[in-house]
Amino acid sequence: MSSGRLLPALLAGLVLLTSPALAEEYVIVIDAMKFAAPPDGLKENDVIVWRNEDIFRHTATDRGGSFDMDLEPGAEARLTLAAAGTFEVYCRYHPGMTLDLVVEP
Ligand SMILES: [Cu+2]
Repeated sequence: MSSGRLLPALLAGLVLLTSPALAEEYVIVIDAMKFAAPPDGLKENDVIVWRNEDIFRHTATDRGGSFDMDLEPGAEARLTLAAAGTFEVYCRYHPGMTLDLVVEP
């Protein structure tokens, strides 16, 4: 590698090392009156796309009140996980529908 190319390569490496981890995006499908299993390894700032493929309206509601996604049949909505923690999610219309989201810092 010539010295003319070394510096840009070093700078690119530096940017990679100092960038925060890229947020991941995960889809959680709601269908047949159930939430699909939550993904493993969720981190703060990751995004959940809630996708309602059921014929009924559902919500993805945090018992602690930090989010409440209301989804018509066929709708989807994005949720950025702004904080770490364990979130007990349920559907306001069908309280038997539950899901625990574990978000690591
Ligand atoms: Cu529901």
